[in-house]
Amino acid sequence: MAPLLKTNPVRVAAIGLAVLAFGPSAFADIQTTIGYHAEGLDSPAFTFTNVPSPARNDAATDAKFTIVAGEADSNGGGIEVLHDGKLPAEADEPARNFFLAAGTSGGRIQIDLEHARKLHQVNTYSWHPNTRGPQVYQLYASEGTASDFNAKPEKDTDPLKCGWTLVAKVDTRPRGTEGMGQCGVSISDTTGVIGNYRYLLFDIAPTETDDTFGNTFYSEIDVVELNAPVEPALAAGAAPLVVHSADGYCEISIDTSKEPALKEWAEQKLAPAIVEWYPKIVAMMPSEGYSAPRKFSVVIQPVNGVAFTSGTRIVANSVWLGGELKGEAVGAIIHEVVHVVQQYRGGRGNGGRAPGWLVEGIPDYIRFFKFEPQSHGADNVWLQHRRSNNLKYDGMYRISANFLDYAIEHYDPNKVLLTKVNAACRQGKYSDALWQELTGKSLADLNDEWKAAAPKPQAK
Ligand SMILES: [Ca+2]
Ligand SMILES: [Ca+2]
Ligand SMILES: [Zn+2]
Repeated sequence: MAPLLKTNPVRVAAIGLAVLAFGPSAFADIQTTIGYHAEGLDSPAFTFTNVPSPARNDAATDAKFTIVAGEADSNGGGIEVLHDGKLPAEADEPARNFFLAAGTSGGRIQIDLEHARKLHQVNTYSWHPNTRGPQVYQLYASEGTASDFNAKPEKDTDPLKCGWTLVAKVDTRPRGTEGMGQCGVSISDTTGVIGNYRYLLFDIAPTETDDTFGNTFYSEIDVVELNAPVEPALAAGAAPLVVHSADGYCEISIDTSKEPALKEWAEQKLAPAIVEWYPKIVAMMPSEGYSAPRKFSVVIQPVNGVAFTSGTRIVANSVWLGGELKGEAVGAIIHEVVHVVQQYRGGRGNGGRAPGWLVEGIPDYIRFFKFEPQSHGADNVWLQHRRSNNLKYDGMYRISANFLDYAIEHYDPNKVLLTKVNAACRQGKYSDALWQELTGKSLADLNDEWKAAAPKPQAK
């Protein structure tokens, strides 16, 4: 470690000195930076550590794009998608990319910026899981004022002989056998300005000619002027679904941008359940001085486990949900919505933290006994099908939910127990003595009674 730390500053200083001695222009140099996400690590956000994300208000937005050689593939989105500020939502979305026709060997795209501009960056973006992911092109530029200037040089015309300057050669094809994926290329210059240009010409080559599918899926081309503010492009379909609870009190956003396959389910099944049940859950769990969140989000993406809630943000595992769309998916998220309403912050100064069996037992009670009793997910039907009946009130989740149901059905005629237990947990005032106060029985006695009354398992 130590030698590296010593040598690096020396090298940086040497470069700095050279630039000072000769002035920036002497060392002006085009830089081509490649950002890359292999399949599986790509996302609709097009974020790279070393290349800017696509923009929606760059100089290309209003520029004129023309195909001067080759032809567009009719399955693609056409040349306009190269500067519409929109991005594909998935790795293989023909309609949101421009690509040259299958089986053709490249082509040329000309961009006319209407007048010469100081260009800070030219950034190109592509996304495809296979050989249409990498980018292979040469970028030429011109002010367009030379007398021999040809604005539309066709396939066999050398741009260098008709008023164009070669700016960069780009080839992002990975070496070896690794997969393709999402690619961002940023062309810039050490001086900060590539040049003062009106026209750009992309001379595009296929990435391979082994089959007819070697033409890159280009998602966006950005032309960034010096000192121009840049607003990020939007991933298509990435805007979260925003709904309001049935009483209008709460705004809920549901984000499926990382798993577009669940968008329809989220709209048609999940959102209506949350819209209807959030106010009901809030009504079951009031406490003095407490207002339930007026805003929360559900993010659906690949993640470990089933789901978790942190403050007002629910993250649910799209992989697990995908296999449970007709099973537990909605109920599992209703459980998380109860966590959003709980907002137990731990007993600051005032008694103890809410015990874990109530933190998890209350959401499962509401889920299985109020939201979806027909699923028999925690009731005595469920108990009967368990292998063993070794019950204890703090057995967490469904077991604790079943215990809560027993206490409520037998000792809570006015149906205030859940509200009071929740309030004590939220206010940091919970203690086991609360059960004596609410039911006339100690927690230990309630536990024994519930156990004795529980149905014996029928499963072998
Ligand atoms: Ca753009
Ligand atoms: Ca686009
Ligand atoms: Zn939970």
